[in-house]
Amino acid sequence: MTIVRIIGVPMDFGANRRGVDMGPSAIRYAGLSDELERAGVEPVDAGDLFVPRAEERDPDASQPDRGNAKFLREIESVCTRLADEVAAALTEGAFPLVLGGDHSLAIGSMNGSARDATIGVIWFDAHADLNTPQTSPSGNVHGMSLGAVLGREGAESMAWAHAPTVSEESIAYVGLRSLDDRERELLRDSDVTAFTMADIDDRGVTSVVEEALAVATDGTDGVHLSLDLDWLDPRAAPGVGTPVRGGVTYREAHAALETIASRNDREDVVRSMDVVEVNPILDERNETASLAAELTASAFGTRIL
Ligand code: 6HN
Ligand code: MN
Ligand code: MN
Ligand code: MN
Repeated sequence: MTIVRIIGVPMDFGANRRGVDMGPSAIRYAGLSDELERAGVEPVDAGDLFVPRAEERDPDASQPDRGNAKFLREIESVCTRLADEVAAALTEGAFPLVLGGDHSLAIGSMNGSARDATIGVIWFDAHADLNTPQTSPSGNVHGMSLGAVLGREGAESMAWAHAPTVSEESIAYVGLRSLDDRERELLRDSDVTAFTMADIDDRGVTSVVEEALAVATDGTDGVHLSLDLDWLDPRAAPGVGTPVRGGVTYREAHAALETIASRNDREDVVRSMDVVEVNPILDERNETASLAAELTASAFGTRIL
């Protein structure tokens, strides 16, 4: 049976609002382990990574070429340790499941997953997270995860994040609907595949996810899934810091992750996953955290009958 190692990252250094640091507790409290067992995998909780308190840190600690990026040192420290944890889980034959926390942690999980393998990435998100410290309008590092991993121009102050084993051709966005102006240029100049909400409207979520899987598995050893809860419509997932109207519905989200599970049943392709941006302070009765737990289980398999 697949052992799923749960790694909590209670970090909100990269987010625009405080509160996503409570995401790992909220997702566990919503019944993640039971959901995973029902999906036929064995959850083993490794607890939380140590994350310093934001109140004790200076968001603007100086660093050359930092642009307006906030808490860069703290994020580097957390992501470097997370990469080691993810790589260790894989070496021991477990599946690393990272609970966030804000989306900047994906730098750590991708670097860990790519340490001994060439990986593809599927990014379920309203946003592209392709900014760099030089292009970001907000300075929030959760909007820069892929820009940093790809080592895009302007991300020199984040050289530690650049993982050469993730290439643009092996990355697919699913559900994109909110881009900053400079980010749109970065995306157009890249070889990343982007499936927007309009593609989901036209072709249906199942076939879009199948195409995303084709991109992320072509020439790679396995796929990292990154699930940002703001991918969903805010009516289904209200507990997020950067909601954008017009996202996928509850059913579409399940169908998407079940498509991943059924491909994975035939051929083991997914090697690691993160579930990020759940903000319990903004949530309604832990609804978004429950949805995060359910969708994660759906990625491993579901059985109605
Ligand atoms: N996320 N593009 C905006 C920014 O500030 O760079 C929003 C980023 C949202 C990031 O949701 O993970
Ligand atoms: Mn994101
Ligand atoms: Mn997002
Ligand atoms: Mn290229």
